[in-house]
Amino acid sequence: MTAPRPYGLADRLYAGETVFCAWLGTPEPFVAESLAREGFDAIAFDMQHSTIDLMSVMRGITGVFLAGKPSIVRLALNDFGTGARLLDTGAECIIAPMINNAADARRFVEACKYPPIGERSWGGARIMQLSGMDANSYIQASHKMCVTLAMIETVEAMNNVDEILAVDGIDGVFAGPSDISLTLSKGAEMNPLRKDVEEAFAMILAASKKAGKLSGCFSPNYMTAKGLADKGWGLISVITDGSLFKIGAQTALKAARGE
Ligand code: 3PY
Ligand code: MG
Repeated sequence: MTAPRPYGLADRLYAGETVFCAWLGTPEPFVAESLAREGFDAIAFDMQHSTIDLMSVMRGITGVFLAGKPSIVRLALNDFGTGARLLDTGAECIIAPMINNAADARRFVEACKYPPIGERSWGGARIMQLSGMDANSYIQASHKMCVTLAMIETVEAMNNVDEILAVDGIDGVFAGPSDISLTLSKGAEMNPLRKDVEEAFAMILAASKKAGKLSGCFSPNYMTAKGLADKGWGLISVITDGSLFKIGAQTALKAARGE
Protein backbone atom coordinates (compact mmCIF):
# COMPACT_ATOMS: atom_id res chain seq x y z
CA MET A 1 0.00 0.00 0.00
CA THR A 2 1.27 3.48 -0.79
CA ALA A 3 1.36 5.78 2.20
CA PRO A 4 -0.92 8.80 2.00
CA ARG A 5 0.96 11.93 0.97
CA PRO A 6 -1.16 14.97 1.85
CA TYR A 7 1.19 17.94 1.25
CA GLY A 8 -1.43 19.62 -0.89
CA LEU A 9 -2.70 22.31 1.44
CA ALA A 10 -0.66 25.17 -0.02
CA ASP A 11 -1.62 24.21 -3.58
CA ARG A 12 -5.30 24.20 -2.67
CA LEU A 13 -5.11 27.56 -0.93
CA TYR A 14 -3.09 29.17 -3.73
CA ALA A 15 -5.60 27.77 -6.26
CA GLY A 16 -8.30 29.76 -4.45
CA GLU A 17 -10.11 26.75 -3.03
CA THR A 18 -12.01 26.89 0.26
CA VAL A 19 -10.41 24.69 2.90
CA PHE A 20 -12.66 23.83 5.83
CA CYS A 21 -10.86 22.72 8.96
CA ALA A 22 -11.83 21.51 12.42
CA TRP A 23 -10.19 23.36 15.32
CA LEU A 24 -8.90 21.11 18.09
CA GLY A 25 -8.22 21.67 21.77
CA THR A 26 -8.25 18.04 22.91
CA PRO A 27 -4.75 16.62 23.47
CA GLU A 28 -5.70 13.23 22.07
CA PRO A 29 -4.39 12.16 18.66
CA PHE A 30 -7.32 9.80 18.13
CA VAL A 31 -9.76 12.74 18.18
CA ALA A 32 -7.71 14.54 15.54
CA GLU A 33 -7.52 11.47 13.30
CA SER A 34 -11.22 10.70 13.74
CA LEU A 35 -12.23 14.20 12.64
CA ALA A 36 -9.83 14.01 9.70
CA ARG A 37 -11.68 10.88 8.63
CA GLU A 38 -15.02 12.71 8.83
CA GLY A 39 -14.41 14.84 5.78
CA PHE A 40 -12.78 17.98 7.12
CA ASP A 41 -10.22 19.22 4.61
CA ALA A 42 -7.63 19.79 7.34
CA ILE A 43 -7.21 19.64 11.11
CA ALA A 44 -5.98 22.61 13.15
CA PHE A 45 -4.33 21.95 16.51
CA ASP A 46 -4.59 24.89 18.90
CA MET A 47 -1.54 25.20 21.14
CA GLN A 48 -2.45 28.70 22.33
CA HIS A 49 -5.68 28.04 24.21
CA SER A 50 -5.64 24.35 25.08
CA THR A 51 -3.59 21.71 26.85
CA ILE A 52 -2.29 20.30 23.56
CA ASP A 53 1.42 19.79 24.14
CA LEU A 54 4.26 18.98 21.80
CA MET A 55 3.97 15.21 22.14
CA SER A 56 0.21 15.09 21.54
CA VAL A 57 0.38 17.41 18.53
CA MET A 58 3.23 15.41 17.00
CA ARG A 59 1.24 12.18 17.39
CA GLY A 60 -1.88 13.93 16.17
CA ILE A 61 -0.12 15.09 13.00
CA THR A 62 0.82 11.47 12.25
CA GLY A 63 -2.78 10.32 12.75
CA VAL A 64 -4.13 13.07 10.53
CA PHE A 65 -1.49 12.23 7.91
CA LEU A 66 -2.61 8.58 7.97
CA ALA A 67 -6.13 9.80 7.25
CA GLY A 68 -4.70 11.58 4.18
CA LYS A 69 -5.25 15.10 5.49
CA PRO A 70 -2.99 18.08 6.20
CA SER A 71 -2.32 19.42 9.69
CA ILE A 72 -2.28 23.04 10.78
CA VAL A 73 -0.96 24.27 14.12
CA ARG A 74 -1.81 27.50 15.92
CA LEU A 75 1.20 28.27 18.11
CA ALA A 76 1.28 29.60 21.64
CA LEU A 77 2.12 33.29 21.90
CA ASN A 78 5.57 34.18 20.47
CA ASP A 79 6.51 30.49 20.30
CA PHE A 80 7.93 30.63 16.80
CA GLY A 81 10.61 27.96 17.42
CA THR A 82 7.88 25.41 18.05
CA GLY A 83 6.49 26.30 14.62
CA ALA A 84 9.69 25.09 13.00
CA ARG A 85 9.68 21.90 15.09
CA LEU A 86 6.13 21.14 14.00
CA LEU A 87 6.93 21.76 10.34
CA ASP A 88 9.77 19.26 10.87
CA THR A 89 7.13 16.83 12.12
CA GLY A 90 4.77 17.21 9.18
CA ALA A 91 2.55 20.24 9.83
CA GLU A 92 1.76 22.03 6.57
CA CYS A 93 0.64 25.34 7.99
CA ILE A 94 1.60 27.37 11.05
CA ILE A 95 -0.69 30.07 12.39
CA ALA A 96 0.98 32.54 14.77
CA PRO A 97 -1.32 34.47 17.13
CA MET A 98 -1.16 38.17 17.90
CA ILE A 99 1.12 39.30 15.08
CA ASN A 100 0.82 43.04 15.53
CA ASN A 101 3.45 44.54 13.26
CA ALA A 102 6.11 43.76 10.64
CA ALA A 103 8.75 43.04 13.32
CA ASP A 104 6.54 40.29 14.84
CA ALA A 105 5.94 38.92 11.34
CA ARG A 106 9.66 38.84 10.57
CA ARG A 107 10.45 36.88 13.76
CA PHE A 108 7.80 34.35 12.73
CA VAL A 109 9.27 34.01 9.25
CA GLU A 110 12.86 33.78 10.55
CA ALA A 111 11.94 30.67 12.54
CA CYS A 112 9.67 28.99 10.02
CA LYS A 113 11.16 29.58 6.55
CA TYR A 114 14.53 28.30 5.31
CA PRO A 115 17.16 30.67 3.86
CA PRO A 116 17.18 32.87 1.92
CA ILE A 117 13.71 33.88 3.21
CA GLY A 118 14.23 33.07 6.90
CA GLU A 119 16.63 31.21 9.18
CA ARG A 120 14.85 27.90 9.79
CA SER A 121 17.43 25.29 10.61
CA TRP A 122 17.56 21.87 9.03
CA GLY A 123 16.34 18.81 10.91
CA GLY A 124 14.05 17.04 8.53
CA ALA A 125 14.40 13.29 9.11
CA ARG A 126 10.68 12.88 9.81
CA ILE A 127 9.59 15.22 7.09
CA MET A 128 11.52 13.20 4.52
CA GLN A 129 9.71 10.04 5.68
CA LEU A 130 6.31 11.69 5.40
CA SER A 131 6.81 13.69 2.22
CA GLY A 132 8.91 11.13 0.41
CA MET A 133 11.18 13.98 -0.69
CA ASP A 134 14.92 14.24 -0.33
CA ALA A 135 16.30 17.04 1.82
CA ASN A 136 16.98 19.59 -0.90
CA SER A 137 13.74 18.98 -2.79
CA TYR A 138 11.86 19.48 0.47
CA ILE A 139 13.77 22.65 1.35
CA GLN A 140 13.03 24.21 -2.05
CA ALA A 141 9.37 23.11 -1.99
CA SER A 142 8.92 24.27 1.61
CA HIS A 143 9.17 27.96 0.70
CA LYS A 144 5.64 27.58 -0.67
CA MET A 145 4.51 24.26 0.82
CA CYS A 146 4.93 25.28 4.48
CA VAL A 147 2.28 27.94 4.89
CA THR A 148 2.78 30.77 7.41
CA LEU A 149 -0.33 32.68 8.43
CA ALA A 150 -0.10 35.73 10.70
CA MET A 151 -3.08 36.20 12.99
CA ILE A 152 -4.68 39.61 12.73
CA GLU A 153 -6.69 40.01 15.89
CA THR A 154 -5.98 43.40 17.43
CA VAL A 155 -6.61 46.99 16.42
CA GLU A 156 -2.82 47.45 16.16
CA ALA A 157 -2.57 44.49 13.77
CA MET A 158 -5.44 45.85 11.68
CA ASN A 159 -3.71 49.21 11.41
CA ASN A 160 -0.52 47.42 10.32
CA VAL A 161 -2.08 44.72 8.15
CA ASP A 162 -0.50 45.97 4.91
CA GLU A 163 3.03 46.03 6.38
CA ILE A 164 2.50 42.56 7.91
CA LEU A 165 1.34 41.21 4.55
CA ALA A 166 4.32 42.84 2.85
CA VAL A 167 6.82 40.78 4.88
CA ASP A 168 8.55 38.31 2.59
CA GLY A 169 7.74 34.80 3.82
CA ILE A 170 4.36 35.65 5.32
CA ASP A 171 2.00 33.68 3.13
CA GLY A 172 -1.15 35.28 4.41
CA VAL A 173 -3.30 36.31 7.34
CA PHE A 174 -5.71 34.54 9.66
CA ALA A 175 -8.37 36.66 11.35
CA GLY A 176 -9.42 36.03 14.96
CA PRO A 177 -12.91 37.45 15.62
CA SER A 178 -12.96 37.02 19.40
CA ASP A 179 -9.84 39.07 20.06
CA ILE A 180 -10.84 41.56 17.38
CA SER A 181 -14.10 42.12 19.27
CA LEU A 182 -12.23 42.48 22.56
CA THR A 183 -9.79 45.06 21.27
CA LEU A 184 -12.32 46.97 19.15
CA SER A 185 -14.57 47.30 22.19
CA LYS A 186 -11.57 48.16 24.42
CA GLY A 187 -12.29 45.14 26.58
CA ALA A 188 -15.98 45.87 27.00
CA GLU A 189 -17.26 42.87 25.08
CA MET A 190 -16.10 39.56 23.66
CA ASN A 191 -18.59 38.99 20.87
CA PRO A 192 -17.32 37.70 17.52
CA LEU A 193 -20.69 38.47 15.95
CA ARG A 194 -20.42 42.26 16.46
CA LYS A 195 -21.04 44.39 13.38
CA ASP A 196 -17.62 46.05 13.68
CA VAL A 197 -15.95 42.60 13.61
CA GLU A 198 -17.71 41.93 10.31
CA GLU A 199 -16.34 45.24 8.98
CA ALA A 200 -12.86 44.36 10.28
CA PHE A 201 -13.08 40.99 8.52
CA ALA A 202 -13.98 42.71 5.22
CA MET A 203 -10.98 45.03 5.57
CA ILE A 204 -8.57 42.16 6.38
CA LEU A 205 -9.83 40.04 3.49
CA ALA A 206 -9.51 42.97 1.07
CA ALA A 207 -5.95 43.65 2.29
CA SER A 208 -4.91 40.03 1.74
CA LYS A 209 -6.39 40.01 -1.75
CA LYS A 210 -4.71 43.33 -2.62
CA ALA A 211 -1.37 41.90 -1.45
CA GLY A 212 -1.95 38.73 -3.50
CA LYS A 213 -1.61 36.63 -0.36
CA LEU A 214 -3.67 33.94 1.38
CA SER A 215 -6.55 34.50 3.77
CA GLY A 216 -8.00 32.48 6.59
CA CYS A 217 -10.29 33.04 9.53
CA PHE A 218 -11.87 31.48 12.56
CA SER A 219 -15.59 31.25 11.93
CA PRO A 220 -17.56 32.49 14.97
CA ASN A 221 -19.65 29.32 14.71
CA TYR A 222 -20.41 26.63 12.15
CA MET A 223 -23.46 28.53 10.87
CA THR A 224 -21.30 31.48 9.81
CA ALA A 225 -18.74 29.36 7.91
CA LYS A 226 -20.59 29.21 4.57
CA GLY A 227 -21.05 32.98 4.45
CA LEU A 228 -17.32 33.43 5.01
CA ALA A 229 -16.55 30.97 2.23
CA ASP A 230 -18.93 32.81 -0.09
CA LYS A 231 -17.08 36.05 0.67
CA GLY A 232 -13.83 34.45 -0.51
CA TRP A 233 -11.94 33.45 2.62
CA GLY A 234 -9.58 30.55 1.85
CA LEU A 235 -8.93 28.64 5.08
CA ILE A 236 -11.94 28.56 7.40
CA SER A 237 -12.12 26.98 10.80
CA VAL A 238 -15.67 25.64 10.91
CA ILE A 239 -16.10 24.28 14.43
CA THR A 240 -14.13 23.29 17.52
CA ASP A 241 -13.99 19.79 18.94
CA GLY A 242 -15.61 21.15 22.12
CA SER A 243 -18.60 22.48 20.16
CA LEU A 244 -18.86 19.24 18.21
CA PHE A 245 -19.11 17.23 21.43
CA LYS A 246 -21.67 19.61 22.85
CA ILE A 247 -23.87 19.74 19.73
CA GLY A 248 -23.56 15.99 19.18
CA ALA A 249 -24.44 15.22 22.79
CA GLN A 250 -27.42 17.58 22.82
CA THR A 251 -28.75 16.28 19.47
CA ALA A 252 -28.44 12.62 20.50
CA LEU A 253 -30.07 13.14 23.88
CA LYS A 254 -32.92 15.18 22.46
CA ALA A 255 -33.64 12.40 19.95
CA ALA A 256 -33.37 9.71 22.63
CA ARG A 257 -35.73 11.56 24.96
CA GLY A 258 -38.13 12.43 22.14
CA GLU A 259 -37.81 16.16 22.87
C1 3PY B 1 -9.88 34.69 18.07
O1 3PY B 1 -11.02 34.70 17.59
O2 3PY B 1 -9.37 35.62 18.71
C2 3PY B 1 -9.07 33.50 17.92
O3 3PY B 1 -7.93 33.51 18.29
C3 3PY B 1 -9.70 32.28 17.35
O4 3PY B 1 -9.32 31.17 18.07
MG1 MG C 1 -7.37 35.10 19.47
